[in-house]
Amino acid sequence: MTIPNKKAQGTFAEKVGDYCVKDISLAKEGRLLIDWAESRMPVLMGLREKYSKTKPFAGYKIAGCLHVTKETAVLIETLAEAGAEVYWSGCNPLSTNDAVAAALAEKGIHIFAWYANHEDFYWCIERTIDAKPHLTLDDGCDLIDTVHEKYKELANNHIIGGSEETTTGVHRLRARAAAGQLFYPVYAVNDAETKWDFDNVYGTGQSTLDGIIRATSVLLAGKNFVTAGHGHCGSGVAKRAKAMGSNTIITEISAVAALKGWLEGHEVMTMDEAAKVGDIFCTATGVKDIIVKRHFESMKDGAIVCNTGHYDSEINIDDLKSISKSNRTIRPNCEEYVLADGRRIYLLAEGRLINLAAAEGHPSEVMDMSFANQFMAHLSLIERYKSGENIPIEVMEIPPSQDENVASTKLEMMNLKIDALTEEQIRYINDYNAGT
Ligand code: ARJ
Repeated sequence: MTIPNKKAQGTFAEKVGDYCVKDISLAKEGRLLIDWAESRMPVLMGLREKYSKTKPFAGYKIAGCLHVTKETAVLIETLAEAGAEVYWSGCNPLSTNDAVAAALAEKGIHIFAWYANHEDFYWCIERTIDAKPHLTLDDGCDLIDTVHEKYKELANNHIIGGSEETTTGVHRLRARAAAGQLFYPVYAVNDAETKWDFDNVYGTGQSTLDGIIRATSVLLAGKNFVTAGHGHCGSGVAKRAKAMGSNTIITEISAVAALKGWLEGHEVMTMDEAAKVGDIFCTATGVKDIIVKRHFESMKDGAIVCNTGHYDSEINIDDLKSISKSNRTIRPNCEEYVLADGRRIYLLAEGRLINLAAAEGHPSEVMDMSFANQFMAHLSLIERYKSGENIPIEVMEIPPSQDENVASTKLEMMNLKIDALTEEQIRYINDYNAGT
């Protein structure tokens, strides 16, 4: 099989056997990164130890489409050690770590991913579907969508189930289910408490600022830092920007979320107002066209604009280009646009998620919980399937018992102890007569 795109055939990618990565000689470097992540992901490593013995996935194929990072590598290799044959592609053109991809390829993972893969993005996804997977693991729904639109027979009659990692993907999934267009059951891993309450808040908070700093090296203290969206991700970003000394401003469409932000100490205003005063802008909404032409037109000279939402549609880059007389790359992931009157606006990472494009994504410690949830979701799918259950075709919630399990294992691994209710206390909280 040949790589369709010229760029990919030449310098961008090297195809050896059943994988396609940029440069297999980076494997050693990638292995060091994966070892490092493993040492910080004890919950997932515990699952690996347990299920490498029983191999519940033996004889089954899993296709995944999720950022190829050192943390994802720990998930992939855990699935493989639990018996699965794994096929993988990246879920964003700018988030693959080429060294990690090489290390995975060397280990026998069928991986189709390389950094800056804009042209062959869907080609890579389709190579993982060609393997006829039994399970799919998504971040952003691109794999599920491709299977449903182009491989209907597989979706209807072959695939047992899937999982989805992120808020935006779960939205897409629910829209698909509501339209009667979902053909196999999918776990909404994002909605597990031990995912969104940690990954989305603390993970996004730290890694987004990390990305902004790596792409610009600007001082955050004293800057007006505008976060669009005060959901789980946006609130994490605003919280961390505030901790770094920025004057934090949030924009919202939800009155409740805006009020929460206000009581956290952030200023609340519309984007029309914020555009005039912001020094750094970060979108975290999951909605398109948050920053458009009229906003760019009112921005200060030197304003920095970036996005940490899943898709690159939150900042309207065509609008920015349409009012710019020139642009140039200042440094990796930092593009300068000069407007007609000479004002400069800096767009980071092409408006793609800054934390993965310019930094390394969320730290391993937090991905430990997200990916333990992913592993357990797939374990549940395969066990339910093997037991002969007819799993209803719907978007499924992660059961609270799984959250409890992930959280208590995480605490145990950190040697943290918690209290337990006494019998007397249990009686008390269940007694409707208890009071003054
Ligand atoms: C892999 C990561 C990492 C990382 O869980 C996060 C989420 O919901 C995503 C939206 O696309 C990104 C995903 N994520 C964040 N950091 N996936 N490795 N280090």
